[in-house]
Amino acid sequence: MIEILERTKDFKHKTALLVEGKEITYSYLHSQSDLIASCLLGDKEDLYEEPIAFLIEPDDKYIYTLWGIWKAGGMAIPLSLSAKKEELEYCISDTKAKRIICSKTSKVNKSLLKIKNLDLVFIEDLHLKEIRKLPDLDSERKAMVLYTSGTTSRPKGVVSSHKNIFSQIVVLVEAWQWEKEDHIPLFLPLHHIHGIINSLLCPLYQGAKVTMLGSFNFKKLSEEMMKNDFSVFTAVPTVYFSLLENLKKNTNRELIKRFKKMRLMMSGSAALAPEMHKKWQDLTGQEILERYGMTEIGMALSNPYKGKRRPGFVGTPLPKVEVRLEDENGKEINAEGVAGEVLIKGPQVFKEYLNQPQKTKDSFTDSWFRTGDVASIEEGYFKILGRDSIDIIKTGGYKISALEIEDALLKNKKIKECAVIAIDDVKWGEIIGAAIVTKDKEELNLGEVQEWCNKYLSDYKLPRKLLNMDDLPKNSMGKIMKTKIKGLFS
Ligand code: MLC
Ligand code: AMP
Repeated sequence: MIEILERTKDFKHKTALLVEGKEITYSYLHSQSDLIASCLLGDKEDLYEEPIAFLIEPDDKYIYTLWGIWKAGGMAIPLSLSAKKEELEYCISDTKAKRIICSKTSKVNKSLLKIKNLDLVFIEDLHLKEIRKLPDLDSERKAMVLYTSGTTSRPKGVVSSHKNIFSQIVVLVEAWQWEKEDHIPLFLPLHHIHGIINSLLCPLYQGAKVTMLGSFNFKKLSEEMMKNDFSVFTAVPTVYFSLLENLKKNTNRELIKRFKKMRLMMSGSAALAPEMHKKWQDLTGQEILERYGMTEIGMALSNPYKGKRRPGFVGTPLPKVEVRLEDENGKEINAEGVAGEVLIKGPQVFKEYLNQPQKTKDSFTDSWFRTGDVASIEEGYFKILGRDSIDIIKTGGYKISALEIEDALLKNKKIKECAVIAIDDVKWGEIIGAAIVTKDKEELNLGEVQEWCNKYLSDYKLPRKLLNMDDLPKNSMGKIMKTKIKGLFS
């Protein structure tokens, strides 16, 4: 049984989604996803974890598709709408998906999907009069693959079972006290857990309402804020930065009042600077609740819903999540103020990296998942200090591998050597910096480098600064970065 699907059937005629002013009920979500499941099944009784990719804009059709795949017993692979052909081809061949669902009305360039042995299925064509018998599903069944970057040049497919996803949802519903009266604006991308689990599935699990805005846009969000009584808000720190920038220019006191009225505002996916926490509190009176999570583990640490929310800290372990810190010799750290790697255990932890048994094995010690994040504990609260790999960059809440960008750069015949590193930035958390040595001292400016990379990589993976030695920070991180780009400038 898939808990979220069973439970949401009870919410029947209640509004689940608001899309461009259109109200969609829970019953409608179910009837549409039943039809999609029936079509996907065809003559089969069960898809038995067939990987089905989809590239659907973040509106009601996204939910019909996700639930339709699940109901038919398939494994859903939501892909990024901003991905380039190379990126899509990689995910599709890695998952061995034979079918990809797309919408006729989508702005996605369909020619990107002309991939060998791949059937392009349009959601508009998935209509049957009759709903077939849908399979009975076990919660251990693989449900979803999300691609995440790491210390390798290609992203890894994180496979979660229905049980993992359910465990991720129930913990948050309890910890953050989701209610059926809640209403949340959704503007985060739907190929990552922050958007999928925190903004979409948690409210639906509890019978609440989600207004789907597509993507983050200040004007659109403010208009919706003036029309609706949103009660919960979740975003990455870059969004709070943009809100503060825009609200500085905006004299609409009523809009600020609307933020003031919400019952819960949260931040995560990257560190929220304490100054930003303070500025937001000064402006709106809201104490942002910061939490820590990861694609492989869902949410693990959170400041309390009731109780002290400490700026610069990510709180304590969520219910049923075990968290420990380990030193480099694998010894548990119990003392306060000592830095160590964060290890996580619990029912919400993912099943495996797709087709990568060795990588899966290497990322666990006993049954503890090694996050690669470094933290310490102060007065009982966890503080994220950084990561143990210099090759992981977090920009605008997106995790990016420096090696993936270096690979794209090195495809350029003018480039002899390069090194990509993260540079601190107040708005984006980090921006991507690239140090480049060209062949025969040819000139290459930032625009040309971006244009080149954009052939292979999504917009958010583009280098934003060309670096030389003087750009490196003078602190210990600068020293580590120097090692990475050693030799380039000699
Ligand atoms: C875009 N731009 C950047 C950039 N991305 N500049 C520097 N660094 C970047 N990373 C530039 C664009 O080129 C453009 O420039 C301008 O900024 C506006 O671009 P945009 O794409 O329109 O930006 P915006 O819509 O403001 O998007 C920002 C954002 C988006 C923060 C809303 O990046 C986003 O949705 N991020 C969320 C990612 C996410 O969900 N992560 C969760 C992963 S799960 P110009 O010159 O054209 O104006 C996870 C687990 C957990 O981490 O714990 O949650
Ligand atoms: P992703 O792989 O995209 O799911 O990103 C997960 C990573 O985001 C974690 O491993 C952390 O490095 C980072 N992260 C998430 N939440 C926070 C937070 N509140 N503070 C600092 N880093 C965070």
